[in-house]
This record gives sequence, C-alpha cells and structure tokens, in this order.
Amino acid sequence: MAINYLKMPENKVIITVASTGALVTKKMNPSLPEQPDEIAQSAYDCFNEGAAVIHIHARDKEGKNSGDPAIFIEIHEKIRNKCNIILQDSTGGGHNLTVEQRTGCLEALPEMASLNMGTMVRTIGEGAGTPFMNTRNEIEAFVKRMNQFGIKPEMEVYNVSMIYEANLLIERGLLQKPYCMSLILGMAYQGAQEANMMFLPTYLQYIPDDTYFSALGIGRAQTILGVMGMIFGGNVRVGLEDNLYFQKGELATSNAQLVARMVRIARELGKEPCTPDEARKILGLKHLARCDKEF
Ligand code: KMH
Ligand code: ZN
Repeated sequence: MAINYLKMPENKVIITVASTGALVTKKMNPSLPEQPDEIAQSAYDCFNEGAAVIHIHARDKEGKNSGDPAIFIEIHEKIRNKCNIILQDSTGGGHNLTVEQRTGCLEALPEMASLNMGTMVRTIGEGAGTPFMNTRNEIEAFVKRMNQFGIKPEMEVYNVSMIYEANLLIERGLLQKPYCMSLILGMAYQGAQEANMMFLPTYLQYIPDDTYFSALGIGRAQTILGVMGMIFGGNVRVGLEDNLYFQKGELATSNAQLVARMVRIARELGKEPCTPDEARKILGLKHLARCDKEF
C-alpha cells in the first residue's frame, strides 16, 4: 500500500497548543486558563515558546463550557492584541452544549475549527455516560458551515474507522486540499482508540493523500506520541486540554511549559517550530478578517 500523506519539510514542525478544553477544570490543575484574559496570556506565552496554532474552548463566567460567539470573539480579540498565532476554535464544545450551540464559535470567524469525525460515549466528567454526538449528517452540516466562512476544518480522528468519514467528505467535494487531521490516541471516550503507539503507523497507512497530520496523545501519551509524530513527518498538539501533567505526579505549571518541552525535543530532531505565517502557508489557510493585524 502506498503511503501518501503529506510530510512536513524535514526541518519544520507545526505545534498546536490546546490550552483549555472542555473536560478539565482549575480544580484538576489551577494553571488551566479558562477566562478570555487567561487564555490570551497563555496563547501569547505559547506563541513565544514556538506554538503556531491555538485550539480554543470558551467558558462562561462560572467556568462552564460555552458556545457563545461573543465569548469566542472576545478571546480572539484579546489574543490578536498580543500575537498572530493561528486561531482554531473547538466545535466539540462540551457535554452541556447542543450540536447547534457547538457551531456558535464559527460565527466568530476562526481561521480553523475542529471537526469531530464520529460519535462516541463520554466516560469521565459530568457528562459521563452521555453520547458525544457527531453523526454523518452532523459532520456534514459542520463542514458546510465552515466552508461558508472559509474556515479550514481540523479533522479529529479518534479511531481508525473515522478515516472512512473523511474519505466520504472528500468524495462529496466538501474538503479543500491540503486536509488537516489530528490523529488521537488515548481519549477517554468509549469508542476511541487506546494509547497504544502502534496505532500511529496504522493510522498513517490509511489517512487520505494530501493530508497533513498532527499527533495528539492524551495524558502520558502526549509527549511520546508527539515525538513519534515528528519522526513520521507530522505535526504535534500539546497542552492542558489533553494532558494536565508535566510528568508522573507533577502537574504542568502552564501550557507554555508543555510547548517549550516539545520545542526542545523538536530541535534535538533538527526541526524548528513554524511561525504562524509559515503554518498558514503550509496549511493553505484563507486570509480571514481576524488575522488582519500586522506583527
Ligand atoms: N480533546 C481532544 C482529544 C474538539 O474540541 O473539538 C479533541 C478535541 C475536540 O479537542
Ligand atoms: Zn478541544
């Protein structure tokens, strides 16, 4: 079988930071940024360490997941006042949001948005036992909405069968090249692929041609999978959304600490982190109103 996914230039890697998430709380790690000022500061610190993309979740004033476009706009503006990191909003939302509410962030015109590629069941947190709904029709509706705005989907693939859903979207002409895909191992959902590192090469055998991938490991798998991802010519996602610890028994002190570690490892592998503008070019992002600031 030919393996034709797109490899990054050998000396480059795009680092995404997932700063906040939907399942984790300040009680679990007091360094988690939840409010717009905190998220913007974290984005800036991560940008300074080498992150090119920030994956954003919004919370209301009480810390509950929110799909309110006004909060996303506030976060975007606060980040844009500090740096030109690529804005990627989450349409995954959280257990308390309807599918409709999860599209709210798209009104805020991020440059990218996550696109979850299948339905699973939550196993932890307040939403344990409830389905994380992403039916085929819903995936299609999300992507059509993104296309209306010129927002690039970052497909979130939690198991090998979800690659088939990506192929369907491509067949229907709903995705533009290059495609972007997070390959996830170890998510705490029933139906998600466990964190066995051998699944990374399996994913890579089957992802569509013309796809750049980002390796996304949960918990302790974050660092190991990130390193493997870079070795296989891919990109990496780190951050407190996916991993609250710096190492066993030691909470991470910030998102920037996790980014800095991945950048150190990347440099040992002969790779420099892409700037946001380099990443925009490689990923073919459209120039949307919210990147209209000179830096
Ligand atoms: N928590 C990640 C494994 C989303 O926000 O849409 C997946 C994620 C999905 O970030
Ligand atoms: Zn997320």
